[in-house]
Amino acid sequence: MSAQIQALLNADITAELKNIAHKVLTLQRITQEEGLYLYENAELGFLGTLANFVRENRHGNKVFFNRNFHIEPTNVCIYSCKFCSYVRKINQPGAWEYSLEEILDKVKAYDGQAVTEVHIVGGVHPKRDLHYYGTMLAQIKKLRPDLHIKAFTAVELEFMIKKSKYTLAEGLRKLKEYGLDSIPGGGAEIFHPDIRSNICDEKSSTNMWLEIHETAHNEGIPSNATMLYGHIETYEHRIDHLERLRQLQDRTGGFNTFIPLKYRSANNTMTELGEVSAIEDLRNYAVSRIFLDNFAHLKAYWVGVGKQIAQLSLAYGVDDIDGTIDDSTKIYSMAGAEDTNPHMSTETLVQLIKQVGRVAVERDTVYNTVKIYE
Ligand code: V47
Ligand code: SF4
Repeated sequence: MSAQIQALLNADITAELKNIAHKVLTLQRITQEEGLYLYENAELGFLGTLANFVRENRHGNKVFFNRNFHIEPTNVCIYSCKFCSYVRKINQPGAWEYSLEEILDKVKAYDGQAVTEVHIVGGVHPKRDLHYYGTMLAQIKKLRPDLHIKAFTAVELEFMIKKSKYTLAEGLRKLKEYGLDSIPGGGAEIFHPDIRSNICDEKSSTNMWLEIHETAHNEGIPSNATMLYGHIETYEHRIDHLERLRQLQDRTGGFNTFIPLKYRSANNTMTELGEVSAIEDLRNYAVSRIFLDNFAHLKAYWVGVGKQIAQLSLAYGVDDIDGTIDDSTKIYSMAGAEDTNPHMSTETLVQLIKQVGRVAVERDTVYNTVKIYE
């Protein structure tokens, strides 16, 4: 047992915290009540020690990243989520709609470069259906058969599948045939109806989000999960969210990674809420790591949270910091994130990981090792 864990068990803490620590250290699942107790009562140091135990038990000293870029085909969206700084209506100033040709040019710009993943998400465009997006995927695959395509939030998927009059299973199967390899975690926000109905009432329901991911897993399409935290939700709502994900993961095992997304407050209709502290970010990573015992990976999306918090998070349960990005996403810069042109070279990512004494591992999207940087 490490000195840190010994100190934790000897510390002057409540019987409840001692009991939770014992469970986590003996690899037992904690309950929702215990998760809530951690959020409400545990100090950062306590949470970090336990979360770090869980992550080192799974991954030792490794920190994963990948070489990726994003394509955001459009920011035109039929919905108006209150937290979204990026959405525009057709022809509104600041709206963009890339043509298929422009999208393919973005892929061609990586000719000869060792990127392994393209992440495609955008607004829910009223005129674009499954075949439009399927053709896009097929043409990208033709250009770069080696590139993993992680595309479309459940919210985009629901709309395009229904517009093309397929069942969810048929639509997902069709998209897989076109070239879809996996699904990103967006659109989850907060599942609890009290919060969802307030911040994003119009878009895919909680049950629809979960059903799309479950159907995808059953069709052999892995996915990620997210939680948008730090706005009007309470700790109860966060635990409810994590519990729904844990239950689905128990059924399918199809989630690769969980990504807490910090609410960024610039240029949207909830600006007055401001943002939670870095300490809260780290506490949230740690509770997520401890609670989601059936998720292999916990990711800090450095574009959303900033490079320094992403680096710190590596001591609070996080084992993955996403990828190089190459200045290809606008969702967070428009919402006030530090990096207005988010890009990290592989060297910078590796250095960021090595600075905290960890081993950088370049991975592909489904966590096969591409290269270890000793
Ligand atoms: O669903 C929108 C979030 C998500 C804001 O799967 C905001 O690997 C904070 O899901 N402040 C899309 N967040 C991004 C996403 C994602 C990102 C990186 C990796 C992966 C993955 C998925 O962005 C949306 C929403 O939750 N978002 N506005 C905002 N103001
Ligand atoms: Fe549309 Fe997504 Fe923005 Fe909501 S978060 S308004 S669904 S682009």
